[in-house]
Amino acid sequence: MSLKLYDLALSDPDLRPSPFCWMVKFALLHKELEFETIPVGFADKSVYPDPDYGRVPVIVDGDETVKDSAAILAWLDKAYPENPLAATEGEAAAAEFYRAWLFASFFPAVSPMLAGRIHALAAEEDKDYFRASREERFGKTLEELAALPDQKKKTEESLLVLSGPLGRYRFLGGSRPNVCDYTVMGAFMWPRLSSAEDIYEAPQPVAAWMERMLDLFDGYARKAKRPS
Ligand SMILES: N[C@@H](CCC(=O)N[C@@H](CS)C(=O)NCC(=O)O)C(=O)O
Repeated sequence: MSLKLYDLALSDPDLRPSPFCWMVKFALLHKELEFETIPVGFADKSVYPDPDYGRVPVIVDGDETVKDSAAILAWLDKAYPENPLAATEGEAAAAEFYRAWLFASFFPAVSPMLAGRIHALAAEEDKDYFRASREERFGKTLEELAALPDQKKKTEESLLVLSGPLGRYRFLGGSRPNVCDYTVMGAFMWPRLSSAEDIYEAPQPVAAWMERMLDLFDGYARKAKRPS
């Protein structure tokens, strides 16, 4: 029986931009594990495997239910030790650094540009919930968020930190992708799949690494549907 991954979907069920779900999708592909994705919207928590938690990704593997992307990635290495995502404690620690960087730098820069776009793409029944929850979270209306100046520049500046490791190595994991690459590229799938056009320009060598990540696993991420 294949693993089930609960994944966030927009009004078009093939639009799946959730960054945390993408971290898990990359990890499952790396592990060469078969999985099926189960699309859920934002508002109706009754269809979530854990309605009180009310978030995705959640993995259901037989009797086991695992939630939260970081916990799922760590659990995958324990439950399926082949093809480790983090082969050493050092790699796991580096992934924690990259996750912290996403929250400190990348997400704050890019989120204001995405909230209105995702609202426009969300299913009708999700729009009120999405607007209310995001406006409460940010303390601004979606329109105020979209009008914030400099978010594109801030996003591009946030990426400069990756130029260090990616100037020396093909992947954040060195010669091969590891949990660090999947954590960061998972986050980068969010803007990619919330807009028909790229909303920022990644500096080199980050842009070239992104192309390599899109090519992995027979172009799985490159083939993911973008809005038209
Ligand atoms: N810490 C969690 C965060 C998960 C999360 O926030 N997921 C979003 C989708 S990207 C979600 O479930 N949103 C539902 C909602 O906003 O109600 C993780 O890393 O998995």
